[in-house]
Amino acid sequence: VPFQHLNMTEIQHVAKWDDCYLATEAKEIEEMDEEAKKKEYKVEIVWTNVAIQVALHVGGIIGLYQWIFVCSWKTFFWTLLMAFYGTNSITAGAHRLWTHKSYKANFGVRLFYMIGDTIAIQNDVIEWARDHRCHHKWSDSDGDPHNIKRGFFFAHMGWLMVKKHPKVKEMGAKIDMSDLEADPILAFQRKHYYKLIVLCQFFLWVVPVYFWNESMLVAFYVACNWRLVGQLHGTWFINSLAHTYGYKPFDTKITPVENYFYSFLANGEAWHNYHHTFPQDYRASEYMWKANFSAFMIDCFAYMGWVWDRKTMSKEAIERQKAKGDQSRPITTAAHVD
Ligand code: ST9
Ligand code: ZN
Ligand code: ZN
Repeated sequence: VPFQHLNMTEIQHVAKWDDCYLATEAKEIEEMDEEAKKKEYKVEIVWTNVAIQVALHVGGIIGLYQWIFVCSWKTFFWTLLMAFYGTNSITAGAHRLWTHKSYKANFGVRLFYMIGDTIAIQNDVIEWARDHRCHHKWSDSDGDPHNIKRGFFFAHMGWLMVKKHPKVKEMGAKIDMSDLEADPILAFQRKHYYKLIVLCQFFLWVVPVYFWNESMLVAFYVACNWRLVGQLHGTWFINSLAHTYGYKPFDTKITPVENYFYSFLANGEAWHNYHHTFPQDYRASEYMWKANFSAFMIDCFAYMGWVWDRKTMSKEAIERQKAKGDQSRPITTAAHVD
C-alpha cells in the first residue's frame, strides 16, 4: 500500500491544511486573547465530577496496591493488556484516525478501536474528536478545552471538573463533525454509550473472575478501577506534560513539546511539537516507529490491507519547518532524514 505523500509546498509557519479542519486559527486566537484580557471569567466547578474523580482515585489507589501486591499474575497482565488496548484505541483510533483523518480503516479495524475507546472511557469518540479538533484549531486560547495557559492542573484534569469556557462552545460550534457522525460505528457508540461502557467494564471484570478465579473485589479494583485511573493519567499527561517540558524542534511559538521518554509510554503521542505542527501525519512524528507503538500497529494493519491512505509529511517540508524550531534537531539534507 503506497504512502500518500501530500503536497506540502504551502506549509509555512501557520500551515494550511487540506481536508482536516485543523489549521491553527492564529487570528482568532489573537482576538480571544485580547478579549480575555478585558473580560474577567469566573470558573464554575461541577461538584458531581469532583466527587466522581475523588471516588475513582481512592479506588484507583486500592487497585494499584492490589495490582502490585495482591492479584494473580494473570490479572496483572490482563490489566496491562486491556490498558494497552484502550490507550492504543485512543491514540490510533480516536486521535489519529477519527480526529485527524490521517489514514483510512476498514469496518473491522474501526470496530476494534471503538470497543477499545469504550474501554478507555474518555467520552464517546465524536465528543472526544470535537474537543480535540478545538484543541488544535484554537490551541492555547480560551477556545481550547484544555488550554495550558490556564495551568498544568487545568490542562491535565481540571478541565473535566468545571464548566467549559463559553468560547469552547462558541468556537467549537463551527467545527464540522458530519464526517464522524456519518460513521455508523460512531453513531452507534454515541447512542448506546453508557450501556456499552457497562458492558465493556463487565467484560474486563468477569474474565479474571471466571477464568482464573480472581476475587471479585480484586478484579474490580485492579482491572476496572486502577486500569482506568492509570490510563486516564497517561492520556492527560499529553495535555499537561507534553505542553510544558521538552524540546520544540518545529515551532518555538507554540506550547507543545517533544519528549522521548514520555512518547515511549504514551504509544508515540509525545512527539507533540511535531504533531501540532503537522497534525495530519498518521505517525504523529517524523520518525517511523521510534517510541511509537501506534504507528507500528497502524503499519501492521496496513500490511494486512486493513488500513490505507496513510498521510505523511514530505521530508522537505519537515526539514524546512525546522528553521522555525529550537534547533534541538539539526537540519539535515532531506536524503539523510529517517
Ligand atoms: C477524558 C478525555 O479523559 C481526555 C482527552 C485527552 C485528549 C488528549 C489528546 C492527546 C492525544 C492523545 C494521546 C493519548 C495518549 C495515551 C497514553 C496512554 C499511556 N465544541 O460538555 P458539556 C457544547 S474524558 C462545540 O456538558 P459543560 C455542546 O452544545 C474522561 N460545542 O459542557 C454540548 O452539548 P452536546 C471521562 C461544545 O456543561 C454542550 O456544550 N469523562 C463543545 O460546560 C454541553 O457540553 C468525563 O469525565 C465543543 N468542544 O460541562 C466527562 N463542548 O454535547 C467530563 C461542549 O449535546 N465531562 N459543547 O452537543 C463533563 O462532565 C462536562 O463535559 C464538563 C463540562 C463538566 C467538563
Ligand atoms: Zn496538544
Ligand atoms: Zn491531535
